[in-house]
Amino acid sequence: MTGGINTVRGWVRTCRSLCVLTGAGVSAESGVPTFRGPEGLWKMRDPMTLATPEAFAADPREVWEWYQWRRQRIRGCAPNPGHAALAAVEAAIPDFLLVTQNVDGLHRLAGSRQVAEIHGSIWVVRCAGCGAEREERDDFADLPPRCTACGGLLRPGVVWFGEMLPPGPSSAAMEMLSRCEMLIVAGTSAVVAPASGYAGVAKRRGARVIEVNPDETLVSAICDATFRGKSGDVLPALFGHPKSA
Ligand code: BJW
Ligand code: ZN
Repeated sequence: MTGGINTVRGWVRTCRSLCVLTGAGVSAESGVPTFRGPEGLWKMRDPMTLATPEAFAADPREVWEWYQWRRQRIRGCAPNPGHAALAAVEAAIPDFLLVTQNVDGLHRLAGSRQVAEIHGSIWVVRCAGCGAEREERDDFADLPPRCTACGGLLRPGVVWFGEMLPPGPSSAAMEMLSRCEMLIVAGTSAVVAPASGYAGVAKRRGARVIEVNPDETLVSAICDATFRGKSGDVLPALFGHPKSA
């Protein structure tokens, strides 16, 4: 590790092309549960019975009950200072992309506009029959919900294990990782592909890589700076008043 907080603040100030990769840890301080770790969602339930196309085909109602529970929980959560800092820094950097694995929509709610949601959105539903997609923030009275156009099963608009990422956000992420001067990786355990490889891509293309996470992860070893704290504390400290500092 080479950079302390003031060094990295200086890098941010002069950076013209910044990519930020976020994961569930960035929303933890908003009350959204993470996946792994002692209180993670996967401690309570086996991901293979909930977050795969096979699980949905076997028991769509069971999968939908879990997603409806998560939608209800996320509905009560507000963006935290980490989300706000990311939304604010966007305006100060000429070339910026926030690549998020999060499906909760809190980055957009905080005001971020340059966002690639590579694992989709929990607020989007897609018809498994005709492919029609729409935003739906209300609860469904009957589970599993059905498409009003074709009667097919609606599914959550998220990316499950074994599925390809949505091409638009995925290409935007890869293009940015190939050209950015700096990548900040915040709140992800970096164990799920392909995002687990993003830091390596950026590093090989010459970008500085900075990590914000209370714990060590698989990307820590290649980082130019690591901040072992909560993103709600560290991100505002890194970006504080980016135009004037
Ligand atoms: C804080 C903090 C604070 C805490 N501040 N930090 C074998 C079979 C089938 C597939 C595979 C296989 N082997 C490999 C694969 C590929 C698979 C994969 O990588 N699996 C691994 C687990 C092994 N990937 C895929 O299938 C992907 N598609 C793909 O690769 O297509 C090509 C392909 C297909 C088939 C075979 C091979 C290739 C798709 C992955 C989709 C992931 N989907 C989920 C669910 C989304 C929907 C939903 O929300 O329900 O996405 S899984 C879950 O993990 C979710 C997350 O986005 C993702 C990443 O988790 P994240 O964000 O890192 O969270 P955590 O909880 O892991 O970490 C939180 C971190 O925050 C921790 O580090 C904390 O320390 C930290 N933290 N508080 C800052 N305050
Ligand atoms: Zn349909």
